[in-house]
Amino acid sequence: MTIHKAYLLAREQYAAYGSDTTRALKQLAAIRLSLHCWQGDDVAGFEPRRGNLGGVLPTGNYPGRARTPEELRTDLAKALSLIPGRHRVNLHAVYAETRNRPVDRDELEPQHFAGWVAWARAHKLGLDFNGSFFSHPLAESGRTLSHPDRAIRRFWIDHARACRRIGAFMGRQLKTPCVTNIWVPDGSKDTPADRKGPRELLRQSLDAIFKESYHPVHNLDALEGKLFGLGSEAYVVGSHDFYLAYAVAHRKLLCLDTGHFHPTESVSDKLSAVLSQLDQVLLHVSRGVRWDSDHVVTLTDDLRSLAEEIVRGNYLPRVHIGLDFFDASINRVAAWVIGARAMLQALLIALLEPTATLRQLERQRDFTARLALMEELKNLPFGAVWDYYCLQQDVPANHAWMRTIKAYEAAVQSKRH
Ligand code: RNT
Ligand code: ZN
Repeated sequence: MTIHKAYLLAREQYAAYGSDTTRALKQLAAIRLSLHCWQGDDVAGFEPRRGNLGGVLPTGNYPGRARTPEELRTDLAKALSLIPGRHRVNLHAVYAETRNRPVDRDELEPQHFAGWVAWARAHKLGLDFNGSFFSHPLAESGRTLSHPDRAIRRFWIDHARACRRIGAFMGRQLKTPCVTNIWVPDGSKDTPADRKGPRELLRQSLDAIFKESYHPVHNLDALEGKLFGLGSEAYVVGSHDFYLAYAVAHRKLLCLDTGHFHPTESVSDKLSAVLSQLDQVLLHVSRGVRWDSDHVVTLTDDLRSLAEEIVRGNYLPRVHIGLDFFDASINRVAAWVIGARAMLQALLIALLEPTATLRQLERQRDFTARLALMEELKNLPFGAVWDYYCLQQDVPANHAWMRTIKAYEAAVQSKRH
């Protein structure tokens, strides 16, 4: 009742600025986030052996991480039940189900993801996919697709090919294109003498990987660059510039991870730049704290700017919004919920913005009024609209969802030893 009353007042307040809350909520309901499965188990996956995570470093030892496909899926379903709207799940190759039979990465097949596909279909979810170029003996040297040894390169090329085949299978089965992303940890800790050679090799490997073509209604390829990583501080083979050039030349999607740039750079500014030439991009929304630390996404100014740029540019159909963070120091299901809700809130705020008015002031060169309005808009009650949206979507409004988490933790997660 209070939520409804507050919403009606908010609707009036927004209308006074020319924003239509009903329309904004309709648009918000159409947005599908891609929820990354790896927050649920600290990027462990289901393979028997473990190795170096390629500089990806989940920290913390909060109890209750998912250990099996069933646990991970139950946790994901719980998180999704607390996130308004209908979404997607993003998998990694290490989440294959091979029934305890070791299947190496270059031999993975669609059938190893049949369990995920059946689950996704039952929950009306789309799936996205990622090659896993880490946690493997052949990645221990810190080089994969740019490895100097042809046989090792071949292994990882075959892995990427297998992943695209699996992605296309997911897209075909679920009737929604799967975005298959490639991120490799390749780089070097200290100053290399040869920056050119590994990049030439990476380009050749990518060319070999993409020889086969899949229909874009089934599979879309994305490439994720990075500024630096643990163990690749001095040089990253697949840098942002490298993949930007490759994506433009080969009409691929570029993946922009918000943690993968210099801290004073903003990914929000990059969207309209890269989308002036590229058809689509993939986002890995993360929150870096001092470095690419993959903290849970929260409603920061950065996140708001990112959502603003997506909405202002009418880029919603061209931007795949994936989340990428992993925090093992808090309840992992809550981490998903916090991050996804923050992303959706940022999008809601952007959808409620009277952009036409701001742009008109800009055209009139009335920068004083533009700045004043931008500041005033921050005071509008988006929270009342959000709470109403949650009720509309049948998920708990405001902090009430934490009660569900506490109950789930007591009944399920805390029993995992
Ligand atoms: C690593 C990349 C990559 C990973 C996941 C696990 O720096 O961000 O996207 O986080 O694929
Ligand atoms: Zn990422």
